[in-house]
Amino acid sequence: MQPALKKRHPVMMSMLGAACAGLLLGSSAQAAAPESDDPIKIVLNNWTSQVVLANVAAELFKKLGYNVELVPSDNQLQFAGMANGDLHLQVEVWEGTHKTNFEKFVDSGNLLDVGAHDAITREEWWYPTYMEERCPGLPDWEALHACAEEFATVETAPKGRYLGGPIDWGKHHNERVQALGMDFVVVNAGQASTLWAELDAAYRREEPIVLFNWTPNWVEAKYNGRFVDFPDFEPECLSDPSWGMNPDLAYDCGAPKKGWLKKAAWSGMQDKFPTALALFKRVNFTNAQIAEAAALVDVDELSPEDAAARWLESNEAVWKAWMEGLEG
Ligand code: TMO
Repeated sequence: MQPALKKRHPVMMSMLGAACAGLLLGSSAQAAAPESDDPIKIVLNNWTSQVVLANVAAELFKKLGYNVELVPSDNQLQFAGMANGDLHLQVEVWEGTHKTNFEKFVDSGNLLDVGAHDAITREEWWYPTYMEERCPGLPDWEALHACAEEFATVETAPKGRYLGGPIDWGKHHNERVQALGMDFVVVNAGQASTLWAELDAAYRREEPIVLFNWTPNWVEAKYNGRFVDFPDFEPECLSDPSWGMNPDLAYDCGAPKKGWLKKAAWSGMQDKFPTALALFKRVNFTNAQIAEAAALVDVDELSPEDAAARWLESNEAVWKAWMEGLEG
C-alpha cells in the first residue's frame, strides 16, 4: 500500500467527520486518529498469548491509521520503559508476574493502569493428573513435598525438580521453596517452549513432572493436570516475613488463585495518541479468547502474525465493537 494514500484518506475523512459532529452536535471536535505519525511502541514479552495479542492490538491501531512497532522487553524492566515513554503499552499485565513493578510505576504517575480484562488468571506449579496416584493428597503442597523424591532427576536427587519459567518472570519460587522447607530444587527453563517440550515428553511416558503453568493457556485443553494448592496468597506474604507459617521468611504462600489481568500504557499516550488510548481502554479479553490466541501458535503452529490475523477473523464482532465511533 502507498503510504501517501494511506495517510491522506483518514485525514480527509476526519475533517468531514469533525465538521459533521460540530454541525450536528455543536461539540468541539477532537482531532481524529492518527494524531501522530510516530509509531506506537507495543511491548512484546516471552509467552505466546501475549505475543499474539500484542500483534492483534497492532493490527487494530493500524486500522485507525497509526504506525506501530513491536518491541521485545524484559518482564520486569518494561514498566520503567513505559513510564518514561520509551515503550507505550502492554496488553497482558499478570498479577502473579508483574504486580510489584507495575504498581510501583503506576504510583509514580507516569504509567496508566488501563483497566482489567474479564479474564481471571492463575500462575502456579502444575502437575499431570496421573501423579495423583503416586502422591496421595495432591493437589495439596504438603503432599507434593512428601512425594518430592518421585520428581528427582540426576541433577536434583534426592530432592525433586521443579521446572520453573524464565528468570524474568520474577516468580520467587526459590524463596518459596526455602520458606516452606520443601525438598525441591528450582530449575529455570530459558524459554516457555522448553516447558512445553518437557511436559509433552513426560506426559507421553507418564513420567513425573511438576512445572510452572498458568491459565488462561492452551495447556489445559491438551493435557489433564492440576495446579498445586499452596497456602492462600495475601500481599503481606511477600512483604512481611512474620506473616504466614514461616515466621522468619516471606514468600511462604502460593500465587493468587483468582488473579487479575490488566493493561498498562505510558501516561503520555493521553496527549500523543488519545484515540489509540480510547481504543485500548475498550480492549477486553476473556479466558477463552486468550487460550485461543495461544493455541493458534503452540498447537496449530501458526506464526504469531498469522495467528493474530486468524484471531481477528474469528473474533470480528468483538473487536469491531471496540472500534465503534473511533474510525475516521
Ligand atoms: C506471565 N505468565 C503468563 C508467563 O505467567
